[in-house]
Amino acid sequence: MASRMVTIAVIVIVLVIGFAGGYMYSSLTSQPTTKTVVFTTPVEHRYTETETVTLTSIETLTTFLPTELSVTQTVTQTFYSTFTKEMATTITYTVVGTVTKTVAQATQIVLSYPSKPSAELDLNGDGVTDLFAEVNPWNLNSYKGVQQMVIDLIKREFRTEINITDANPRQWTNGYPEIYIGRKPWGGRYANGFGVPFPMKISNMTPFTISFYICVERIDPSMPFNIAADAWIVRESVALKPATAPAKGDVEIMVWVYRQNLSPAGRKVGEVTIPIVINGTRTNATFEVWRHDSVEWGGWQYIAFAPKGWGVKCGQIAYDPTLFVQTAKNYATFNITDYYLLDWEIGTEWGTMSSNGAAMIEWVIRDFVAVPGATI
Ligand SMILES: [Ca+2]
Repeated sequence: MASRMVTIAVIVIVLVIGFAGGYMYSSLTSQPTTKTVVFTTPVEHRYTETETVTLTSIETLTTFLPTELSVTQTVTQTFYSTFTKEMATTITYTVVGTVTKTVAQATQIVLSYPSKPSAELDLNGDGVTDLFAEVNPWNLNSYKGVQQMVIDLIKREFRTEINITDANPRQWTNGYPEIYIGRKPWGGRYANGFGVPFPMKISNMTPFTISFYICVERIDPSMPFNIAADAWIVRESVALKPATAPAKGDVEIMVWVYRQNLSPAGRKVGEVTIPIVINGTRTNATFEVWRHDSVEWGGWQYIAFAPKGWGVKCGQIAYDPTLFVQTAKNYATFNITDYYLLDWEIGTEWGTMSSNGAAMIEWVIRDFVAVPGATI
């Protein structure tokens, strides 16, 4: 009985409020709506998303049915409409790709003076430099013509062509196109990929052997020319400080295997016999020893071994350079025991003094190797 009275009281209160707000009211919990969301992200893959959301109402309708001031009936109806969501998505991709182009490694390098006069070569691709190659017209100010070296990386062939006129100045030696291992005193880095451990202290030097094929295919017979190795034996202060020029107190040595219209600088100071391999045959070859105590172009001492009664213009050559260095010790005018051997260079000195300012040569070097620890 009490609960019935409470119920009636609540209904009356609701009725009063209902009359105050109107006979009938409804509430909308959600209005139909359209929502547009746009995303833009500043990354490589941009997209635009448009989302359309349609919501229908959830509507409650309460109807009061009064009967002449007395409540007899109340009907409450709730209508749940279906919630629907429609999404229209448009994605626009902007593809920013990275194109990787695979280029076959060049098999040929052309050195040309003056545009590209030298190269640092890693012949076996292990990341360690094996050789330097240079056109190197170190004593030539001007000329007309071509100086180039074509390097075939597959055949490991170095083909040099010098064809010039109007050389200025005319010199017995204008240039020295070459390949070399180790480091020249002026250079900053070593090419030690063959394993010969430059710089080598003379007192602690281990043998090594170099081998190469060289052939002079064309040459102006009137020009000064040689096929020769060049190497630097320098004081510790020069050896251990890369890019230091040699000077008085240092030594340059050369080992010639062919000569034309050319003699070494200085004067002849002796003869020696040193074994070398020529075309596969070990030969006790006789060399004249020439020395220039102090060269005018730098002050260092120059010692050259020049072939006496023989020469190789075209053929396979192999020898142990340390045999020549040990011999040079006996001819230097000061003690070089504590000096360092920095490199071993193979090239050809050429000049224009006897050829009216002109030079024409073409030669090829193939199959250069240096073998540490080996002698002949
Ligand atoms: Ca290498």
